[in-house]
Amino acid sequence: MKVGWIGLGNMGIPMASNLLAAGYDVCVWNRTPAKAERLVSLGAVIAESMEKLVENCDIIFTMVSDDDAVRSIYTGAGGLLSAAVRGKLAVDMSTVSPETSRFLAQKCREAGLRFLDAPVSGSVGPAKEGKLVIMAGGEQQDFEQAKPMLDKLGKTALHLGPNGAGTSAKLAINLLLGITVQGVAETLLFARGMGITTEQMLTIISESAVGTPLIRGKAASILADDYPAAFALKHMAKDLRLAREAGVSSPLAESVAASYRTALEEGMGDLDLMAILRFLDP
Ligand code: NA7
Repeated sequence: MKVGWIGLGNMGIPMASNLLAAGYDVCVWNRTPAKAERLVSLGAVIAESMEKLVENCDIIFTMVSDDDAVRSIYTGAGGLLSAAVRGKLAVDMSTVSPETSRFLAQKCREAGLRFLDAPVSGSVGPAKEGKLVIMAGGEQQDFEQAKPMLDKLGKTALHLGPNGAGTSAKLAINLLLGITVQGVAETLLFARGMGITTEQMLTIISESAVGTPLIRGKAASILADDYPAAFALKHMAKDLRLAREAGVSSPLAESVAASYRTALEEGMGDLDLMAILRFLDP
């Protein structure tokens, strides 16, 4: 199986690296070519265009920022669907709306390209360790074909139903992520107002039933008030917007969507989503 990889951002680089480490032949393309060069020392071949990448590969993974990016990768001028894709398989791992996944699946079907939506839960750390949770939508046999590679990228890969099922599940799990991170932020601020230090409260949370790897993993960043992006706040704001557009309407969903959107508007988009604590700090 020759693998193509499009999209070498924070997530794409470690994920493509894991396929190289597993021994796959990987051909890469990124809009900003300099990022692709980082993978050459690991054995990647850089494609000069998406068309060339498609020529060289049986399966093509895409991992880009959002709906506009993924639509332009597939359907834009010089994009995937203008190449000789018939009989190949595309796996989009970006977080986009279920509507976009279904739209792309239809466009791919018309061109003879099989398509899975397969977004991931987990940020840069799990991506590096190959411990993502992968949620896929599409045909069962296409999922089975991609599964050996998905198993190198994640600790769990689930086939959930037709196209759009993967991205629907992703929006659901990220709703819980957004609510949890804002819940931690509000808890720390409330405790601080009552005279309990952030360090004390983080210890209490970690030792209690609500302590999770997520919260323990953010502790150092919270204590240093330093938020390098493991999962950028702009992506959380996007996912909560997509959840609302997909019809999720609940008290907490409304509330957290508004917080992350306003934090994004105030210029915090490239920080980690835990920076919502700094945003909420009065
Ligand atoms: P990043 O680090 O913001 O990387 C985004 C990638 O998407 C990067 O390779 C970008 O290329 C690429 N991109 C963005 N817009 C376009 C367009 N219009 N055309 C082509 N390529 C584009 O995101 P992450 O890796 O953290 O996240 C990826 C997904 O996983 C996202 O959906 C998250 O919500 C979850 P560039 O290097 O800027 O040229």
